[in-house]
Amino acid sequence: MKKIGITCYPTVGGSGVIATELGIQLAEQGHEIHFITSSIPFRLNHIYPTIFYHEVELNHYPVFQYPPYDLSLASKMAEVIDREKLDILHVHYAMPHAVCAILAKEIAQHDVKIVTTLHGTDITVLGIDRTFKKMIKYGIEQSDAVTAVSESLVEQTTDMLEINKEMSVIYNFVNEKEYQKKETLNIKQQYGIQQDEKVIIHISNFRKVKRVNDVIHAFNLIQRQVKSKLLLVGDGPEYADVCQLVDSLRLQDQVLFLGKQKNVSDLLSISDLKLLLSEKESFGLVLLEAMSCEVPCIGTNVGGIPEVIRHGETGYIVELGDIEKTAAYAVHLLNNQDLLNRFSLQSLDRARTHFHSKEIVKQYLDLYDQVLSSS
Ligand code: GMT
Repeated sequence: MKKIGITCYPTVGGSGVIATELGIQLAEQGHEIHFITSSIPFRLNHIYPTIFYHEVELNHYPVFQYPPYDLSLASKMAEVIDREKLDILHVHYAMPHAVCAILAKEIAQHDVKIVTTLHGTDITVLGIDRTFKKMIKYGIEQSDAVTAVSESLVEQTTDMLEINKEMSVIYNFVNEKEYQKKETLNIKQQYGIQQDEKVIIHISNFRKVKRVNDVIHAFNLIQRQVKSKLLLVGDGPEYADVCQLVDSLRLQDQVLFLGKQKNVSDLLSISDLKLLLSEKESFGLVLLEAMSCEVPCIGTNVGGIPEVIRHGETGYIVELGDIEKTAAYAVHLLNNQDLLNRFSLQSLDRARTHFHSKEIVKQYLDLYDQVLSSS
């Protein structure tokens, strides 16, 4: 049994989902898990006797202009490392979590190993900033082991930060019990979708990098040839702009804005196709969630997306901004039920063979063993 600390951003988002699901699966295998986060991870909604939550409280002293999250986190990490005698502290995001973990390791008396997982945004967005660049590089190089969620992210990290450190690729995974195609009976009806209409879905946090407008433009072309509805799931900074575009294209009756949703697998279960046309995406956990529910995907030739979608087998890869091609592939697939059925089953098969949670969790455990035996 290992004692493992986990730090992540606990709110909705792929990295928080992966960190929490990993903690749950490790606990189910008999390990003791200590989440050190600013709030309870949103997926942690059951009682697990071997999962503990240590809250990072922010100090609002008048002397601080801003509450120092990073310092509060480092000091909580040091406290938990010593009190619980952690073997591993696994942090998600180099900036700031790896940097905090390294500081905590310096402060703590008990020896702990730091494992850092890179999810992308710290590298592809913050890594561009010269002031942060050195800090991220430090966080990565001082960690005992580093993982990234795709080959593409390893390459980008190596190039952008000139890092000379081994990084293992450990892909995203899903909880297969939750992400499977379900009997949805009347969900389509509840949303006013006719049985003969195809359902296209997009799920994201509506940040600029997700290019949701491209999804709308592609759908505009698709719906001229295929009787269909578009489900938009999520919320974020671009939401108002996207609403405006839908209005201006007069697509209000065909585009359903669902906002943030909890039971995404129910919505995936009524979907025929998923679109993810991002300009940055280190893996695209939402693609794997879709594939696991038998939904083929069309995604851009960006970041880790081509490592998830197999072009011509589980969906299609298009160049960034190529709306015509996206629509042409979608129409071809949606108009050919045999092909669609084949892609659905191939998607499920790929999700279950290449990205199965048991295998991915094992890869993390093997890495922990490697790090612990190298001391
Ligand atoms: O996609 C986001 O904006 C959220 C972000 C996060 O921090 O949760 O997701 C990143 O991590 C996920 C889990 O590893 C990946 O599946 C997403 O591709 C990655 N997002 C980006 O690279 C933009």
